[in-house]
Amino acid sequence: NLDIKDILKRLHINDINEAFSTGSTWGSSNGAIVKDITSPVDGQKIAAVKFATENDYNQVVVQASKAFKTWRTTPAPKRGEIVRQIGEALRANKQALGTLVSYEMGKSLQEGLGEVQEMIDIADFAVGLSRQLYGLTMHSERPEHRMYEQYHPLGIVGIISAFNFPVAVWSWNSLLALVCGDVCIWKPSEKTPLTAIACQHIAQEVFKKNNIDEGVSNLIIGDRNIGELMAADTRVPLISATGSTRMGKAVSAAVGARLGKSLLELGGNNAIIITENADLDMSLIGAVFGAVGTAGQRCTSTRRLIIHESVYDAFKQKLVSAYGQIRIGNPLDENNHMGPLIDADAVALYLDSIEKCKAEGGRFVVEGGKLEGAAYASGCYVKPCIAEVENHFKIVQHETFAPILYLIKYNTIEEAIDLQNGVPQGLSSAIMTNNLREAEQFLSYAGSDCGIANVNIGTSGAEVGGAFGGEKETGGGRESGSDAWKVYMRRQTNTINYSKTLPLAQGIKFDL
Ligand code: UN1
Repeated sequence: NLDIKDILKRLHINDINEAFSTGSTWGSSNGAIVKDITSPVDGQKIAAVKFATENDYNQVVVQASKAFKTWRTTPAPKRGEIVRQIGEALRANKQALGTLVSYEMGKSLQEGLGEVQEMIDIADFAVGLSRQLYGLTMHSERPEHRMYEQYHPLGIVGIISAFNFPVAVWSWNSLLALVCGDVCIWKPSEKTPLTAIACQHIAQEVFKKNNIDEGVSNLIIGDRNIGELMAADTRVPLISATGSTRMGKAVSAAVGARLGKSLLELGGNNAIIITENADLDMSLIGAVFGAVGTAGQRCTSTRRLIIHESVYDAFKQKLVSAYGQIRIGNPLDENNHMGPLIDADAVALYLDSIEKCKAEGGRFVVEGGKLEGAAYASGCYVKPCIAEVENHFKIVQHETFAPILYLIKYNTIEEAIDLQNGVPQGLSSAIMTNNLREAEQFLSYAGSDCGIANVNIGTSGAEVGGAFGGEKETGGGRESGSDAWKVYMRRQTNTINYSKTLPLAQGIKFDL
């Protein structure tokens, strides 16, 4: 294990860090606000960052617009080669970056390393994609005509990411966008800017080595003002935003008002249906990892268990005893399963949700609460808890970004599916069963309404190869694998006439 001081040095994190970077150039306006970044792990200050001003933002956009003009002319496989090198650089820095993710954000070291692995995986995916980016060809209704479609780069992609996956979300967006010929401006969460600065340095070394222009991959540190500038900016054709539903609605409205494109990855309220035909040991691992992994701060975290009445009591017992085994503490210590929440505000929301749940009639079978004591001095550590509830409770309908797990009983599979779908969000869902009929019913048009539906796997931990995202209040966007790349490009339909006449489509006659 590396020492944090060594890691900061290795990842080029200064005591005070500049507000923006267009590549080799880092800068900030005079008198910029300086904000300390403290770790939820031990409450210690890690470093400070300056916040960008509107003027800083405009400088970045001007540089990015300029860089786009050259980057789009670089052949896609050559762009892929740059991304391949970024993947290699991430491999070389996996331990250091994964550790800093764990220290700045609070997720377990295993999960920090796993997050960097997702970046490496999407880099590999994007490299292959750089020789594909396929369009279709069609048969024209007119003789000696040819029709096809092609995908062109879009321009500047604005990436607004959240604290919970502080670096991977950038890579899913930017590494695809880069092979697509776009340039990127990344506004990381103001809670986790240091890991973003580290990524900017890692990528920048690759750009520099390859003499790539300034402005292809940009970073801007700031608060929601910067997000608002991006959302309203017609120079930024696509905004990809990850975060709360409230933030997503604001971004969507601003981008929609100018008819821009947005890719939204918002809240989830993910459930696992545990059927009478489930392997209960497997279900236990899926449920507990889903609920306490990343301290319940994944958008794919398991929030609800919908359990068949015949196995309800037995499974509840298993859960209660498993929760008794969970070790909470410093996430860099590999013996611990669960680290802290991101900050004091998150702890307050968690405590408030527990109160609201109790007020609505929720019965806690594993009690929650804030942890006190020397090991928890940052004030961000809480106990994962479990409550028996009704699906319609207001608090159950709401995504609380914390390790609170709700238990709901069901009788028929139809009822279970209705409960699973009976929330405003639609990100991830799962069924645990060895019964083919019930699994297929869950996956059918009459089944889960989520963007992700798994069988005998929990709700979190999706692989990068599939399209990632969800329906309803989750926002409808898809990023990462499959054909998610298409949102980063503009589609053009081309019809070419190689005959000596000009026949019109639909048989229209127009003789001069
Ligand atoms: C998120 O929580 O914002 O499926 C993303 C998962 C991870 C991604 C989570 N691959 O849990």
